[in-house]
Formats: sequence, structure tokens, C-alpha cells
Amino acid sequence: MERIYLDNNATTLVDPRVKDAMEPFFSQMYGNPNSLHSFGSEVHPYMRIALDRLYAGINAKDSDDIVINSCATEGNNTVIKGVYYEIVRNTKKNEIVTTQVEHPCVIHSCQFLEGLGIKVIYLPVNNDGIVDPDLLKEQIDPDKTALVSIMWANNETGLIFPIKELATLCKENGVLFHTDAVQTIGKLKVDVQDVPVDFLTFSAHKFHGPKGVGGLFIRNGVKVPPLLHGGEQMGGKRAGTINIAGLIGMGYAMELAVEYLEYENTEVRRLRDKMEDAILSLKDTLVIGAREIRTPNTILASFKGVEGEALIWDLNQRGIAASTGSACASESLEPNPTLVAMNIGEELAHTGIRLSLSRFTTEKEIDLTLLAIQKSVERLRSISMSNI
Ligand code: C6P
Repeated sequence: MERIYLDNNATTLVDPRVKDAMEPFFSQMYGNPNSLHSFGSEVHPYMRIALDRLYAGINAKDSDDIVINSCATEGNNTVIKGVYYEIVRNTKKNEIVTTQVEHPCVIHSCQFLEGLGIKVIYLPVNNDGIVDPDLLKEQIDPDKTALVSIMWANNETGLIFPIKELATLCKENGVLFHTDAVQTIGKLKVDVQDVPVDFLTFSAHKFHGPKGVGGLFIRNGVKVPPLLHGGEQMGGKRAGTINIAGLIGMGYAMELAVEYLEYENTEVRRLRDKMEDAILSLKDTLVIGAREIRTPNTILASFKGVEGEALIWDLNQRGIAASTGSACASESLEPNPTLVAMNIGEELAHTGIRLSLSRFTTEKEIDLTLLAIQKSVERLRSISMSNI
């Protein structure tokens, strides 16, 4: 059976060109870059190229840092726990503001700090599913707020938050601002000269790079201690032997992500909109959030009377991969937390399925998926009706 992958917000196919670029760093140039011999030093120019591609991809300055790490979870933990050690323990600021719809790596890091006595404010989202800057304005206090951490785009709904406005508000109030840009790279223009963030996290496997490598942008002059202590790698900002092949892959994947930005916002968006229109033409369906303020690849749809889990399972039997939301919460039977935060009602929160496309998604795949969705929804609705 031909399989169709529509779970690109969970992870993406490694672009074959990226995979080819990484290969020599497993089999030929496998030296440790910190070694003094030629096996170590020969990788330095390639590391530089990869780093330059990352700096160019988000328009960072040479004086800023991009710390290479293992994933966005590590980057987000570094910022939140680092701010605790750098600011909370040394100043009177002891509050963090975040949102109810962040990824668990942000929410759980904040909860961990709550256990250490820090106050965390979890902002709700409005009826459109986004964070209202006026609400943030009410909640930040220049004397107390150590950090604001708000994602750029939500992984479950695809809804894009007004990051420039939120970051500017923090800057005006002298409050550090972090954004989790995991779902943004390759979908929206990310320019750290335009948006005054202090920290920004990303993860290669979300933009057709490999798993196990990510980046943390830290603006010049902003201090945060390392999460991992050890060797002097990354200028002492993140110890541990660097994943060279991963870095090479991530650099190239970033360059390609920027190159395909236009394609993502035209062709991928066209396929997404086609699928969305067809879903909405079915009886009793709903798509969460206005498409104009969503990343171009994402749909969170609800089919009345059809459990999200059951639909995912049925689609999987037909060779189609989608999800009920965040992959790392897939074992939980709780309703989707983002949908709960959006206050859309218990039933809807149980019926959401996430379909996320990529630049590798084809028109034929969308047509086949639409047929499958129609059949699955009909089948599941007929079962639930016969149980009444
Ligand atoms: N979201 C999803 O299915 P890692 O795994 O550390 O590279 O990325 C974590 C992460 C952080 N922030 C956001 C906004 C994310 O979407 C993710 C990963 C996947 O939605 C897997 S849980």
C-alpha cells in the first residue's frame, strides 16, 4: 500500500540533498573538531559554512550566538532554567510569563521552576487562538518579570502569534523575550533584526534536516549559563562533542528552507487550502483558526461525532499518517490542551485531527487523502450512530 505522510509538524523527511551532504561526515571526515590533528581540523571549514548558513537563515549578526545543541527541547530548557540561574537568583525579578498553549518542554520547564518558588503566569489565548498583546501588557511588570516565553507559531493549530508586537513590548519594558520558532522556520520569514527577540529556538528535523540537532539564538550581550557543563565546546555555552554531521545537515536544511519559503507560501498553501475547502464541504466539520493567520501547511480539523483517535487509526489503516496533535502527547487520553485552552468545548477538543503538509506533499496525495477522510468519517459516523 502506498503511504502518505501528513504529519510534518511532528517531523519531516530529511531532504535527500541534506542527507548526501551529511554522509562524508560519518564515513570520511569523522574527526572530533576539538582534536588537534588533521582529522579534527579538516572539519572546521565545513562547520563554518554550516554556521554561516544558520546565521544567514535567521539574519543573525556575527556578534550574536547560535549555540548548536541536540533539539528545541534542549534550547527551551536552556533559556528557561538559565534565566532562573542568571536573573531570578541574582535580582528581584522572580516571575515568568508564558502561554497555556506552549509545547510541553516549555510548560514542564516552567512547572519545574514553580516548584523552586518562582511565579509563572500562563496567558490564555483569545477566541481566534492567539495571544493578545494587550493581555501581555497587563501581565508584565518591569520590576518582577524575568522572562516572557511565547511560541512564534503553534504546533497543533498552526496559528501564528504576533511575535514582533509581543517582543517589542518586552523590549520597551526591559524584559527578556524568548520565542520557540520550531514551527516557523521554512514557513515564515524569520528575521531577528526585524523582531527584537533575545532568544530563539529551532530544531533541524522540523525543516527537512536530521533529528538530534537544533539551535539556540542568543542576542549579543544577553547572558545565560549553559544547561550542560563540561568541555569548552560552543565557547563554553554548551558542553559536549558537537554533532558535526547534524550541524552540516541543519545548515544546508536552513538554506533550503529559506529558498523554498516562496514555494511553501504558494504551492504548499494551495494544496492545504484545497484540502481544507474539501474538508469543510463535508457535513458537520470545522477547521480551527483563520487560514490567513496560520502557517501555510497546517490544518486542525474536527469532524463532529468522530473521535480524533479513531479517525487517526482508521486513516492509518488506509496508509495515511496524521495526528491528533502534538506527537509527544499522543499517548495521553486527555483532550488536546491547545484546544482546551481555546475554550472550544470538550467535544471539539476530543475530535481534532492535525494534517500537516510539506514541500514534498503532492496533489495526488491530497486527492487520495480526501477520499480516505470521506470514507473513514462516513464509516466512523455510521458506527457511532448505530451505537445510539
Ligand atoms: N513538536 C509535534 O508533534 P524537539 O523534539 O525537541 O526537536 O522539538 C520539541 C518542540 C518544541 N516546540 C514546538 C513548538 C514543537 O512543535 C516541538 C515538537 C512535535 O508537534 C513533537 S511533540
